[in-house]
Amino acid sequence: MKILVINGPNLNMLGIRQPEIYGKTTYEDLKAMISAEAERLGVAVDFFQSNHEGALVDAIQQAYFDRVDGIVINPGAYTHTSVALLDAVKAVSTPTVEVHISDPETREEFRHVSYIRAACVATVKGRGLEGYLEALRLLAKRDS
Ligand code: CA2
Repeated sequence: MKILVINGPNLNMLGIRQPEIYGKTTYEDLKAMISAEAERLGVAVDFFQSNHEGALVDAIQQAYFDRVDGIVINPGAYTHTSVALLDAVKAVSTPTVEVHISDPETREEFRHVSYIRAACVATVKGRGLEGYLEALRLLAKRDS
């Protein structure tokens, strides 16, 4: 089983800024944590991060052409704005889990809507970086 973990804008800043919201773990540490869990689950994992909406759409489409079995995505702020990401996930119909480190629904009103959610098989939010591992486990379980 192959899983692609996609992170959207500013998530490359993990551990560098705003530790009170997003924690002290860096993006590189996060990738290592996910890789360790993937190994434990016996799944192959790949990573993509971009600050650009179109590049995220391209990565979702590429996952389809690469026959990826599942996508874990934290679309960052594009969660609340992007019909293009929603359409991309719908188009590929690859099982996709939406992850948020914080719980956007307890934050500002503009974070309460998620466009991509409608195309996802599950949403994990407010669990910190552990949420990515949970999403990985959800996808691995669906495949077994
Ligand atoms: O809680 C989440 O994971 C979010 O998807 C994070 C987004 C935010 O726009 C969403 O509403 C909720 C922001 C990501 C910014 O990441 C940073 C990480 C470290 C330092 C600064 C920003």
